[in-house]
Amino acid sequence: PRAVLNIDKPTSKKVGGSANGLADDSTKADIIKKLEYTVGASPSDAKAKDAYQAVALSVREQLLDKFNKTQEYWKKQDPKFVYYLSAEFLMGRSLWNTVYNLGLEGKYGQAVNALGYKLEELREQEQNAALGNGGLGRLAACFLDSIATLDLPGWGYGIRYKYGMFKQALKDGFQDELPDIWLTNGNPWEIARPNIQYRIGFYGSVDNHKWSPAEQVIAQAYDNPIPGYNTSTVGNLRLWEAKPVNEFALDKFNEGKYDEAVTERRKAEDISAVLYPNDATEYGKELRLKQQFFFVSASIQDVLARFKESHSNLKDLPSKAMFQMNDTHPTIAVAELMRLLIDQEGLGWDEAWAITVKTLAFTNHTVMPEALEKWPVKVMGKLLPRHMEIIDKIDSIWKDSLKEKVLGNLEKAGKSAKPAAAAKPKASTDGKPAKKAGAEVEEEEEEDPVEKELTRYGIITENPWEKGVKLVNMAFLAVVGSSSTNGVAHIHSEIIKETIFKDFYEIYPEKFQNKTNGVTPRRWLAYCNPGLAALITKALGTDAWIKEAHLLEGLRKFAGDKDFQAKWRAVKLDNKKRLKAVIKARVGIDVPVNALYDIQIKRIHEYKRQYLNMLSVIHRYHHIKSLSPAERKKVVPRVVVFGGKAASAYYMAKKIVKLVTAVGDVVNKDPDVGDLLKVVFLPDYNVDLAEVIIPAAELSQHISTAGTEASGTSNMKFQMNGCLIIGTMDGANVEIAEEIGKENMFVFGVDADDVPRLREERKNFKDYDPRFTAVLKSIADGEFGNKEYFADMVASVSDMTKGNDWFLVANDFATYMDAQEEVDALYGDQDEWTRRSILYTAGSGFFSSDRTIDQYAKEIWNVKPVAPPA
Ligand code: GL2
Repeated sequence: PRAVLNIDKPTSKKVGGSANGLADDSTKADIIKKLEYTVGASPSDAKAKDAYQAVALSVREQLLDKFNKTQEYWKKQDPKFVYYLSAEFLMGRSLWNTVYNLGLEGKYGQAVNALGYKLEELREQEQNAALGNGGLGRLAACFLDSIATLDLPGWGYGIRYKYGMFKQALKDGFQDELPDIWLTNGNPWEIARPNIQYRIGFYGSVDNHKWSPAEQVIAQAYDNPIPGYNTSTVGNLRLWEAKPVNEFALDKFNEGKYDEAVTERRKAEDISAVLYPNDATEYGKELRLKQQFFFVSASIQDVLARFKESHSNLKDLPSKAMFQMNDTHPTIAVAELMRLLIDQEGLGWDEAWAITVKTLAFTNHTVMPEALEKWPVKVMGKLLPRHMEIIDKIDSIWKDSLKEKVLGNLEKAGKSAKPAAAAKPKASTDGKPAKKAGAEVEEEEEEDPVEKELTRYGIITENPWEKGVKLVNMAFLAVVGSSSTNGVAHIHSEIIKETIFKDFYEIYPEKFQNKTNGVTPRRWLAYCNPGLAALITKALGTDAWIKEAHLLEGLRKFAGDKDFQAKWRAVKLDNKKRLKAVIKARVGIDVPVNALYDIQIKRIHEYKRQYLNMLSVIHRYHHIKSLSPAERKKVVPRVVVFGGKAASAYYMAKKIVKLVTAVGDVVNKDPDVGDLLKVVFLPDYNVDLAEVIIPAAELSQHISTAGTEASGTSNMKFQMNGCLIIGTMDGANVEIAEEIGKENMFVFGVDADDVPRLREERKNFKDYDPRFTAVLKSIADGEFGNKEYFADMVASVSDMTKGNDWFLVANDFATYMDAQEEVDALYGDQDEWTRRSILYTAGSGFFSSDRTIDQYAKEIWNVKPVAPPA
């Protein structure tokens, strides 16, 4: 272990260079002061962990200086703000990002060196802030970086979970889940705000529209300053922690009831205890709704409180505030803003509604039905009775407003619009008697056809699986209660208009928009891939691309330049060596560097089809074994890396993890294969592992069933780092293909439009590729052990009588294999491969989150940049 800090204590002279010629003595002195007086470590035996804390605390002061100036300036200028409401923010580590965004890398790099460390190694000491599941949460983090970088007045609002995303370990090749205890060493990047607290109520009763909650907790703020890149702006992420109103029941304690003495505290703390470890699956837990309401209510109360400090007319709220609801998780905001405006501020319903709709906007991130939250009316009514009442009223006003239209539609379609009891044959528009008017209708009893039609639009609907059980459809509430609904990639925004929101789109076409996702080029290129960043800057003659990513276009002219290609490859090789070392350290597998690094990292999901990838890996394995030693020399060696977490209750996803490790166990030690194929599952995939993996990748897999992946964002990160993509025409892959030329991507699989038909036809599917059959048989026969365990995975793609292959794994296998063959062939031509790699980076500017945020700001929020004076 590193023990001794290299401290020849600075002399009284603060500036002017230290004995070993390093520039900034005052920075070094400040770090030592933090070490001694805040961390409380003795410089002579400080550990790297202590040194990290000291450096972070020193950097924090620089950050807070700008943060305070920005926030003060914004308060004075009083511009319109955006508030990004999100249950997830997957921030990752902060030290490196903060130092670089603030331009302090020279100063701190040198000071840290002078203390006997490297910034890179101290960075490793930081805990990951993993307050998110996957793409959706990381998108929120990229957006905050861009909001600050573009000088937009804006804050994020979320929950300060005590335990973030679970840590994943492997136990005999199976996923094991451990709690993420990330706050043990404190968090130098946050500021506790014990003076900013709001009361949040739950349960209770409503009498004459007045809510008396039966329980209350306190939401306390923690601010996390967000530095913009190369600007004086430092934005904010305000996270809420739940606390009890009464910390401790001394009377209970004195009666010897020790548990009861802390019951209230424990119950309150549960609310902000854990991030739900699910991705696109809805658990239906009351606690989850509690969490959602908790952070939404605190955030809106906070915004209203600040607004009222300098404004007296709530009608002006929409010109000063915009809430962006990140998926359905914060959409209770519609009812909560209504409640606060009506019950607390005394506005009338119509006034409150006009303000609410103008102040809210909604992003949909998925069409997976299980992720579109629907809360049982019973649960909502019990936990939030006043909100339930408000939602009921919204629903009935909304449906009333549609009556005329629905009536007209029915008449146009020649259907009766009267309840059956009163139904008479009615002339339709073409003058013929309407169908089904007579006896048939009478049998159906009094169902009013208009009411029946209106159920399609219902915010409150009946559970199709459980008769009589009513649900609140949160996505519908959001569409009706906000001014804008957007999807996250072009294809996705089209799909939602044709499917889940079809009826709403017909009524409000102007509300629907697309905002294709983006990622920050700071974290995802400039900082995670310093070698490539330096090469790009040299070629372009400027580092302005870090903020103006469209300048990456300038790389196109180097794509065919042999000398540049060689340098480009050299950077990739360095990055591959870095990943090789991480693989060795984490899972003990030796992988070659002169092999194609083929990566699939993302949450484990059937729709993302890691399984399809594995089937092709098994085929590759069998193929290599079937070759003669001479023929094997021609095989392109591959290192196939998987990473990703399976939701704890997701049975099939857990099996996929085991399949990867089980195949790896066989392949990696097979002497016939040697270095020609390695299969690696890297456990605990998270932001900082991604920062090492992505720069090293040569091929990345984005192979979801078309129409299922709303956008994907890692595809953009890989593209930025010059990694070629094998993928389906799904999510943002479609737009990436447009930017770089479809011919430069390995595209396969059916189109989204064909998926519903193929799913219908799949029961009769017989057209198995013989390679598919052979691979499946090997799993079924137990070549990789765990025969029984894998049996239902095998059935899921092969037993069509059970109505399976929902994700079209069998269906897309053959074209996937063709695409894989193209990959191998092209890798043999390194010049062409590298040319394409450069074109990927050159075409990635569009996928900067700066572009996305600029569009949100102009087209949804109407928020304008306000940079504080430097
Ligand atoms: C997701 C989508 O699945 C993913 O395709 C998209 O890129 C992100 C960000 O828009 O949102 N939706 C979702 O519920 N999760 C996602 O990652 N968890």
